[in-house]
Amino acid sequence: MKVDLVGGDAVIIVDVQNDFLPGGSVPVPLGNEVIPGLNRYIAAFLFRQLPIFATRDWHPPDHCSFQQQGGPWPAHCVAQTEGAAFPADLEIPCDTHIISKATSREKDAYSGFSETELNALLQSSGISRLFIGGLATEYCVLNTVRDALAYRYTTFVLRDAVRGIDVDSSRSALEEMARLGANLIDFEVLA
Ligand code: VGL
Ligand code: ZN
Repeated sequence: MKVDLVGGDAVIIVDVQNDFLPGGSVPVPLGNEVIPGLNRYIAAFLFRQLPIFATRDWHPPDHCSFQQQGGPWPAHCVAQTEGAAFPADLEIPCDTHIISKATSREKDAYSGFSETELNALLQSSGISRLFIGGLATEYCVLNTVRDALAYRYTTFVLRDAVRGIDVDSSRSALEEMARLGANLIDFEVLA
């Protein structure tokens, strides 16, 4: 199968932020391996003048998901900090649409669609197919893909540009995404 990129396609880069990379506070092992792969997808979309979206976890310092507040995670991706920033080697163009999520203290959100402007922006840009990669496979990628399918986007998961926190749960997450109707692709499939 070859996939031609056409008008109506968009790429969504999920939560590629310093705190989710090795050395960060919630590190995805080998998370840095997605960066060169994502840069290739970004270049392909840029070349065709197709839109690029990047979601980011953007928490207040006392977010409910943090262990200090009784949540499951070490503090991570606090808005405006270096941990929440995109890594310097991720080549996101300056007109990338940046979507901040889980911004209020009381609520966590794994999906980029959760209480954000993402769906409205995609709709107003006439997008019908989504190409989704990033971190972490079994959390924010999985939940973003589930919502994309629920909103009836034709959805491609960039299998060579996702990494998870746990190998087994990442494999199950990819299986679930495929079962729900997502197409798992590698860069070579792009025409
Ligand atoms: C994420 C854990 C906590 C993610 C966000 O982006 O996958 N994981 N917050
Ligand atoms: Zn988070």
